[in-house]
Amino acid sequence: MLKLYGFAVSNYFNMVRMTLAAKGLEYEVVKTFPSQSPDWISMSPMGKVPCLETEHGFIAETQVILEYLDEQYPDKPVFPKGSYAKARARQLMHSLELYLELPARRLFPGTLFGGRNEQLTIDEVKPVLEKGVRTLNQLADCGPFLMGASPMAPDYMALYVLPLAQAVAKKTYGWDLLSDINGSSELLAALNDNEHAQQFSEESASEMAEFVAGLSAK
Ligand SMILES: N[C@@H](CCC(=O)N[C@@H](CS)C(=O)NCC(=O)O)C(=O)O
Repeated sequence: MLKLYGFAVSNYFNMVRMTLAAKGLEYEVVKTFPSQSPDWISMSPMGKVPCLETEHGFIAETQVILEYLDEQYPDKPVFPKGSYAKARARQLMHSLELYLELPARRLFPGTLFGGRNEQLTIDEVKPVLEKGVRTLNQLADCGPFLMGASPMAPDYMALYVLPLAQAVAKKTYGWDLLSDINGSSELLAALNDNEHAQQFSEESASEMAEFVAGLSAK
């Protein structure tokens, strides 16, 4: 059986869980925190989560895991058919990660983890997020999902990227980032109207205290 390594507070881990659930695949969760321990990096070379253990071996990097799952288990696809449509799905996913998730993460210390952010970082991140928002508006279909009437892999990323980018932008700049993304409230409402999304959100909330305690112990 597939084994998914990660922990419930991790947004990337939850993107994979949403995809596994959408495809109706069985898997076992192995609760794992990121680390640089030799054992862990032998499975996930950057020491990050999630990591998927398959019958062929280990795979890290969320977008790659989602593509593997869709190719290996073609029922209930989470990528559209056809090279162009699939490339557009990948473009959406790269844009979500590179231009919203990763810049927002640079501001986590001062917004979510009780530290402070350097003014230089605050100044550098804003224009990247603005261009990320513009990119999403340009690429998204809003039907209500990013690629039309059915949720696809980019939606399972957006479900976790957009609320975090919103929280960070609001706290840092007083910017209601979601109000600048066309159809974002309909998109998030449609994605959250799902038993798995609700279950993963409850699990994340209940493990948050343990996660924050682990951070402050470091
Ligand atoms: N690009 C990676 C990012 C995964 C990632 O950053 N995961 C976080 C947890 S949500 C992590 O492991 N952080 C620890 C670290 O960056 O060393 C992916 O797509 O899976």
